[in-house]
Amino acid sequence: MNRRRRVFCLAHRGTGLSVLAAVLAFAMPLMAVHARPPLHNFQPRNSNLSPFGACSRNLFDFVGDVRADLSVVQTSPASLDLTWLIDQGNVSHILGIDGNTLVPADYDGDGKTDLGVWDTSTGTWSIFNLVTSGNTTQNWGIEGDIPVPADYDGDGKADFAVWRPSSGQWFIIKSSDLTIRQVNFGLNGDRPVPADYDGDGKADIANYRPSTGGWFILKSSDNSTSFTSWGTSEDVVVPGDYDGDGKADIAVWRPSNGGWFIINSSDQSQTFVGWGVTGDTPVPADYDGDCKTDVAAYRPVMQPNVQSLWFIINSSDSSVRVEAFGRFDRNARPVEAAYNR
Ligand SMILES: [Ca+2]
Ligand SMILES: [Ca+2]
Ligand SMILES: [Ca+2]
Ligand SMILES: [Ca+2]
Repeated sequence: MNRRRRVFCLAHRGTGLSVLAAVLAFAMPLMAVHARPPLHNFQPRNSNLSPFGACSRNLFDFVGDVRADLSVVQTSPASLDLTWLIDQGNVSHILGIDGNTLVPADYDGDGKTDLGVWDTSTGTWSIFNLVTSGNTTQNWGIEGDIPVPADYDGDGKADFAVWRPSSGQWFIIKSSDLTIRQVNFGLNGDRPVPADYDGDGKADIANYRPSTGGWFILKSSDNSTSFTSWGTSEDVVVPGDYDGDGKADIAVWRPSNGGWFIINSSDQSQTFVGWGVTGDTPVPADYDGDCKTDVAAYRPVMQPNVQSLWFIINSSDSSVRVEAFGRFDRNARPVEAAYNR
């Protein structure tokens, strides 16, 4: 049964400074929605695929309907185990413990995102494939590293990879032949932002430097480095393919005013959208399955037994979708924020 609850919908311009939308989101009453009981016997919802067809790589699509799913990890009063909850298929699965870093990605190349955690003290990756119920573990990285899984070699499978801030080194296990690629790129204090910026089907090594707002991208297509100044030290980096041209767009979200600042890779035009308020977490993903990243904000609702709120602008028709999913009193974290390293 689909328990998603469409609460609110309105026509809305997705581009331009959407003050009206921001005000509406801010003024949205906090709505209590039934708690979701853990359910099992997950089945992919193949009968209801996206009308837009399959995107080349859709992050956070755990069930294979070609749309990003709402997903959170939560703890319980009795345990620090992480329970992964996914709205599509009512998935509930325990993987990892509180304090682990979330590393969801498609490690086996079946087109569906796998659950994944990285143990910050041991460097152990634990991956779970929902469809096959298969477990994979891999030791890669050491304490202090930042896990940066992505498909760097372009074989359709995410590669185990870490970035070491102290030395600026990237260590990647190429899934295609299991050889190791080591690259020096970035400085201590940078935030790794790997994504496919040049659109060749391979993730590019990239860093954001908060002190200067600089984006440094090592393009996989020709091994050249590009530099773009975009953002401030307070901003959250939210790269994604907002214009749907197959290339990741440089983008930041500003917590102080909820502003999204995007450079469209297709024509280098800039898009500004007001969406979200201070205290929200940006959760960009392609929720409507049109192969364009959707602007979205997650808002914790700090009340017991109440679900937190997701505010999504569907890129396909600029309508607004509001969902309630993830409990603050269970330390819910949106999995879609896993990019924010
Ligand atoms: Ca790969
Ligand atoms: Ca690339
Ligand atoms: Ca793009
Ligand atoms: Ca979309």
